[in-house]
Amino acid sequence: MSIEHCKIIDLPKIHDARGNLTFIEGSRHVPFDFKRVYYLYDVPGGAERGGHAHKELHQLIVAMSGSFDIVLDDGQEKKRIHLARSYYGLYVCPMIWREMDNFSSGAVCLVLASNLYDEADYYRDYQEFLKDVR
Ligand code: T46
Repeated sequence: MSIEHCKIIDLPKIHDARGNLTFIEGSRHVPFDFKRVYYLYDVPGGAERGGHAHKELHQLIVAMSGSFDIVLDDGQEKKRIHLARSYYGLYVCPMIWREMDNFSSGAVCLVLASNLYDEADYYRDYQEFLKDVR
């Protein structure tokens, strides 16, 4: 899997006079079924998150509010993506190192994940990730 498999997914947006509604259906709008939802919030200015890769986990990352950057790295290439809209999701496939920074004040990052939390699925050491991904 490489950065080319990671992509911005345009989520449905229903607009009317009361505001917007976006929905996400597993396997229909994202290329996996999700088993877990988590969110990052109250991130202090200047904080960095991520700094790891997953062996098997697929994720969709959405800026529900505010904005932040994600740097994706497949061991060959790096790409910085700015997320700032709640109707765009960033699909991140397995074996991608990710780092997150540049969180705006009030940013909320929602993540849909293909599996339950499992620390054994993480690479938290960049050299170990590089050894396995290359
Ligand atoms: C990712 C980015 C976007 C749990 O107990 N359950 C969970 O579902 C998660 C995600 C984390 N944790 C525990 C594990 C750590 O003790 O919460 C603590 C902080 O986790 P971590 O340092 O991995 O958090 P982030 O924000 O650096 O990374 C998380 C996800 O782990 C990661 O998959 O892509 O958000």
